[in-house]
Amino acid sequence: MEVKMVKNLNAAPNHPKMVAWVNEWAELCEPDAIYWCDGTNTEYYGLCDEMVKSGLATRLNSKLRPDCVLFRSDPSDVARVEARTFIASEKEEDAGPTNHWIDPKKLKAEMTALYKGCMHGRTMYVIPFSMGPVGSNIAKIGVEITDSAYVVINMHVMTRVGNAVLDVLGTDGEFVPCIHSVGKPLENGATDNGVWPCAPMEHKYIAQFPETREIWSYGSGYGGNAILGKKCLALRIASVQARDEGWMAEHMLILKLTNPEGKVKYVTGAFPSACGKTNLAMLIPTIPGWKVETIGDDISWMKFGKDGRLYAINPENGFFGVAPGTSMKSNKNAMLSCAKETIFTNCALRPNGDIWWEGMDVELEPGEKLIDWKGNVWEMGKTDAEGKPVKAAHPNARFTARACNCPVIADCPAIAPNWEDPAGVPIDAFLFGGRRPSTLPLVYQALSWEHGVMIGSSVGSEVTAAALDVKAGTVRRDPFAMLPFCGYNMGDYWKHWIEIGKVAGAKLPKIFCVNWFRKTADGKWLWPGFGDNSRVLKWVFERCDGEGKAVETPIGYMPTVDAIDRTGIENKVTEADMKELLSFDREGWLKELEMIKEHYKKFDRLPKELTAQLEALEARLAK
Ligand code: OXD
Ligand code: MN
Repeated sequence: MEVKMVKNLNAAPNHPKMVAWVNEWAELCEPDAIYWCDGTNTEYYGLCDEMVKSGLATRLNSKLRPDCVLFRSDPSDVARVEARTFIASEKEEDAGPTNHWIDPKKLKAEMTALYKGCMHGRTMYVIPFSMGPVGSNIAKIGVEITDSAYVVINMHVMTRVGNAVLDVLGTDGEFVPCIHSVGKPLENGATDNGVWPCAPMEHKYIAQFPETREIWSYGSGYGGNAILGKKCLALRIASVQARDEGWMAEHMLILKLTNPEGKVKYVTGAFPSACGKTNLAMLIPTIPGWKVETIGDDISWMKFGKDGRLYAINPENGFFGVAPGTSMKSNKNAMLSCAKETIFTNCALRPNGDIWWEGMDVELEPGEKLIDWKGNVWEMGKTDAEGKPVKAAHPNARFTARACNCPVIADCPAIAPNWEDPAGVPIDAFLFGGRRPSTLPLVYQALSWEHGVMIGSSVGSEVTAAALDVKAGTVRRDPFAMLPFCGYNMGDYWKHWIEIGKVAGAKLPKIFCVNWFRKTADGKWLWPGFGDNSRVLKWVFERCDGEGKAVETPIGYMPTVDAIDRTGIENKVTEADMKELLSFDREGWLKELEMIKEHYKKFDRLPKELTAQLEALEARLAK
């Protein structure tokens, strides 16, 4: 079948290899038209208008949410699908024990059969994009082919799309080729009829080919499955490139911390999902005179500068944040970022044309009737046939907000003015943390880089028996918060961290473990979290300067009880609470040690340095 039309040809590159690659895919997928994306607002709003007209999107009230649209996905296509995410390396052992491996030849044959004619009745969009400020020597370029206009507008917000990217590529520059289809061909003039297109679960594939640096995605239109610059490129493929080229691609926020004297430190942090990473990146300090500004909320790419320090950029251009639970109280900056020009997905719609979600802290009118994420009428207190509460927004409902809309106003500094510095920002500290109701103190500092790598490798969150069919107290490990995002063998990835520590002349960031989630024996939170986490950041800042009172314990350097500034919250967090938060729990740690040993047994390529660290911890605990 012949492609009928090429649209927006002005935006096509003078890059023969890219054009040939696009034509090859067009021949296979057989779209009705090829459209070259230019990244302009005209393109963005034109596509929004088309999707509103076709019933795929709802325009929100322009007075309450200017230039915002709401999408409702298919109920089967609401999140990343880890079970259908593959690392198709040549050798199975190179994908390692934490990834789903599949033979690349077999997978390509299977997927090619699915791609054959998959874009019938649709337009094939070609999106050249930069991850990172265009032209930065830390940035990378990708090109995504997709048949989803929803993906195009999300890529506009989350990456940098447009002619400047083609200028950097020139006629033969390198790019990561990314293919995406929703997997729902439209035959004989059929339309989506306002229904989110996707394929059944068994036909969904999110595939990374690490050796050839390719991404093939089929069957899902949602988030990280489809917006390929984010998890697929910026983490899975980039982690492999980073290993080979001596840099780091991490699932980390980046924040800028300024003390009352105007001195600045940059901090990155890796936390598993649902641990408040976006909230920390956008924190509003409760200690007077301190300032936190955002550089990024999800991903950090770091390279050594000439001075031996690690410089980080945020490869993204927007925030793809979880909506439920986000409120003016929990994250004012995120709320302000999505006040306009935002794409909402699977949130509820109010009769006034605004969006709503659980935990938004916005009171509904008595008896107010909303449209829930499935398109059904919803009222507060609604239950299903079994009497279970029905949610208005899906728990993984999202906002796609432009980073440039993150406010910079006096009482609420948010995005750092230098967040797009192509040179990156020099990193002073790495934070690792999870949800640990017991054992792990509020904060401690690693004794050395390799000790810090052990801390990162054993990051995890405790799961409760109530939530899952597991023994209470079980810790689900998510090393470096990279479990679903590391594009190669996790043991080799740990080794890469060890090697980074050995780079000649390296001036390495200090490593800290934080735990905002400590509870008392009767289940009450010991630490208020949110803005008060700035008090812990203050100690981190001081430690980076060789200050900040600390004692050496078997698990690392711990703040003395008076080292964390409690000014103004002395009644909320008493000295006794602080003692508990900063106690060294030998019994708990002996159990933790055994759990880490069990965790490490799963890794065939465990670096010897981590075995040595584990033995050293055991010896310190025995003293
Ligand atoms: C995300 C995730 O969406 O980590 O950022 O799952
Ligand atoms: Mn993430």
